[in-house]
Amino acid sequence: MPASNRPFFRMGLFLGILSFGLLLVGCYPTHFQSTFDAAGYVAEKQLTLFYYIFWAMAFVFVAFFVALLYTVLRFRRRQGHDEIPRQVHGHTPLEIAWTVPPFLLLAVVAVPAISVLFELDTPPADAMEVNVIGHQWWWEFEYPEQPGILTAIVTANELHIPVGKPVKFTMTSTDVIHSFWVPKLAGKQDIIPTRKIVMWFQADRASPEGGFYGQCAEFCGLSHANMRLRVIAEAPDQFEQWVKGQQTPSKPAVELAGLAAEGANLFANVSFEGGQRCVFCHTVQGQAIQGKVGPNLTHVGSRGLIAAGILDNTSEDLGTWLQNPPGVKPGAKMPNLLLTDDQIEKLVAYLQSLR
Ligand code: HEC
Ligand SMILES: [Cu+2]
Repeated sequence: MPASNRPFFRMGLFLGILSFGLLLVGCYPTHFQSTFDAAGYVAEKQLTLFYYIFWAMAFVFVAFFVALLYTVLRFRRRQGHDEIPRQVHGHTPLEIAWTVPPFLLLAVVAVPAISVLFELDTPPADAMEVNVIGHQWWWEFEYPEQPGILTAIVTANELHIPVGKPVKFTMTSTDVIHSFWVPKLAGKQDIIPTRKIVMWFQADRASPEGGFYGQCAEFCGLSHANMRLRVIAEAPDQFEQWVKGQQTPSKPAVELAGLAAEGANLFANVSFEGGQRCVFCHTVQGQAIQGKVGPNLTHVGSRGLIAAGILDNTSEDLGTWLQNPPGVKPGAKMPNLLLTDDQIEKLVAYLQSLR
């Protein structure tokens, strides 16, 4: 190497090692979205398979480089050796040597990979059903086996599941291709408009405070990175309690008083910018008009986060959201309705009554 290139080489080496190190930080098991901390059966199977393939390939890598290095050093051109090396074109034993072992290696990887693939393809018969509907840029979850007040329980972005029970997801999308991904529970699965795609997973331990983190893993437009979700895996009796809560109607609008009552009126009856009303896009059980464009807000007060995990469900954050949704979340399908501070205060009071 010419001496003048050396600083560049060193710089490159340094940057290479640095970025490799940074990449490895992503594997840290305690990270919220690390796949190296499997929290359930499906994720464990996939992780075991990953390690198996990883070590098989690590073996190939090392064996190959040792052989390569040996060959390069041992047979390098030496001074005075100018004759052309022996030619081995059409050497049958060599041809066999670089055909059969790779074939065997692929078989070694393929057999367990395909068997895990088939095993995980079919959800167990006793799985609980949840329908997942991807929207630009939020998640809708429906519980067809848990009747809600009128229909099934419907919620957004926060998926409650009981620990130790397999959950079967039947998934579709209303607009573009999304990908459902909760790294600690299972690999990614694309969800495609007009199709129903099935996957399942099971949480074998309760989720930490705030749930297992997930997010959309297929580029789906402007707020793709803001399309997050949480899986709250809880003990079966806690889950039942949550189900009961979702099945119990929130306080009907006529029983509300003060700010919340005024908020309920704004929500149902008042047209804002562009002639839009909240009820045109949102369902609240008991309201005469039940829009389906945005999340079901029947029990919005029981959620920890709003807007697919980018804001907390506090008075302050609700206010920030209502003030200018696309300002918080670029491209949000909820327009800026030019609400006044007074209207926002009332609407927040109403939304918080929906528990
Ligand atoms: C044109 C349809 C539309 C209208 C009108 C509309 N919204 Fe929304 N709203 C949405 C959509 C879509 C979302 C989901 C945005 C996201 O997370 O990307 C949403 C999200 C929300 C959320 C967060 C819910 C959650 O669980 O994440 C609240 C709260 C909300 N809207 C309240 C209101 C109120 C109050 C009004 C009336 C002032 C209103 N919306 C009017 C479409 C609408
Ligand atoms: Cu998406």
